[in-house]
Amino acid sequence: MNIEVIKADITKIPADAIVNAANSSLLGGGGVDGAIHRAGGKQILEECIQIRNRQGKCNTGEAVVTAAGNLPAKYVIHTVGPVWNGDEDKSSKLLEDCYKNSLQLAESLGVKTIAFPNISTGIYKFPKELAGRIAVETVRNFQSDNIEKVIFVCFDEENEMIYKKLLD
Ligand code: AR6
Repeated sequence: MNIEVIKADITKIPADAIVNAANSSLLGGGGVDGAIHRAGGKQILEECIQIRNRQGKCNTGEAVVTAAGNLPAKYVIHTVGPVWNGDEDKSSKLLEDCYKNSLQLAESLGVKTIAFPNISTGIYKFPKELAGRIAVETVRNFQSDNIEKVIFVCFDEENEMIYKKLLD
């Protein structure tokens, strides 16, 4: 898999799948979640509501998929990152699950390119350097037949620098 890092707004990325840093309710929120729902339009929320009606909330570390509405992507994969509470082992495992489960879902959908935001590093306050190491390591360890490219979409300069260094 080819791994890239860019500084951009993920709602503008024409990947087969973009990943959303959602919350367990799947009903939207602030940060990248708010941006994706705003730019993607009501189809995304409608499908999230259908998922909730089927399976209830989305647990931390898990991932679900909807269409991408008005976005230049085919799918939005919604995953719920851990809220940082200082329990490094537990939070790290849950963040790893987010990347792994999103990749697995993408793989099952035949996705070739997938774009990730820096899950949990905003409102959920996960330390950025540790989150970056987990993200890069999990993607590098993932065995895939379909996925050709993974794009880490950073929104702030600090994350961009962290990822550039990690991928050097
Ligand atoms: N494109 C790419 N990255 C973005 C964008 C964007 N348009 N907007 C923000 N980011 P956050 P979390 C970056 O807070 O920490 C929501 O309310 C941001 O700079 O969006 O997982 C949900 O509903 C940061 O690096 O998500 C949850 O309640 C990264 O995306 C909660 O926030 C993640 O920041 C999830 O918190």
